[in-house]
Amino acid sequence: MYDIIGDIHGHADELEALLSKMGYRESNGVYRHPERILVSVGDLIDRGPQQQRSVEVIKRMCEADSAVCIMGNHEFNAVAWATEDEDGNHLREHSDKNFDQHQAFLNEATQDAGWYSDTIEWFKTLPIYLDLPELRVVHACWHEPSLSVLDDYASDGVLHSDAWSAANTKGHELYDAIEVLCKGWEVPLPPGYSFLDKDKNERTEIRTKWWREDDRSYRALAVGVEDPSNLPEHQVPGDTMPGYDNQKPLFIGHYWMKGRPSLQSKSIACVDWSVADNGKMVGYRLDDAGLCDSKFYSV
Ligand SMILES: [Mn+2]
Repeated sequence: MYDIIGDIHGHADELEALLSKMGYRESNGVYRHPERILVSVGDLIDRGPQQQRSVEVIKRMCEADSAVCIMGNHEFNAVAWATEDEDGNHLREHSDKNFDQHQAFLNEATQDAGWYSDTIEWFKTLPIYLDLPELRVVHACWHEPSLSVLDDYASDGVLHSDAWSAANTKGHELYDAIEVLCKGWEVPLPPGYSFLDKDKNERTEIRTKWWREDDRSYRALAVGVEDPSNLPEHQVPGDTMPGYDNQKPLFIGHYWMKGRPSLQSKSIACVDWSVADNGKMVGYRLDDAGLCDSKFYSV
């Protein structure tokens, strides 16, 4: 059975402490559990102080079949940053804003060129989602129409090597699908509304708690807005939220949740509780019973 862990963002100390707490033991540089397989929801990199070690802990576990890892938006962006199209342009623009988001990783990676290129090649092998008999995993949003678009450009969730350019072309169906799956369901605010994100960038679209069905006001759906009381009280227009079919437990990361780890719905658990922002590194121990708040582990 599986343990699912949240975004790491370069916090290897907390990652290793969590693995120890959950009964994983290191030998020959690889953490293993006698009965369980670790699942990472991605976002191993950026922000924190131990980029290389965070990648290595998970990568070695994957190579030893003691873990599986999917792609977060930060691994996706790292590949696009490092990859050029036929015209020699980077798939992800080397702008100041994009550099700032990626700087902690680049600072370490560029000191070891061989490691950097190996790591980018490994990131390319990460699936964007998992649909296993016991559970589903995606970094940000499970959305069947986006998954079926992705499947035209991927095998077992792993993007084909010739699809990276399309995946980074605004307006392409694959770009839109990956935006939803890895970055979440975003909704534009009505004209005149905006907010500052945690990097103080002005945003006119909100990340949403796309799983919420009880209250579809901008205020209730917004994630990561410091003061949601500045957002409109009325409902987002149309019938556009993805919802979830509750067929299997679903695990996501991405949302920088605050407070005590808890379920998002009866069959959805977010395991990202803001380790990179004075929060917790979180894991969930899956068993055959239904999801339950008491099965989170955190350090
Ligand atoms: Mn993320």
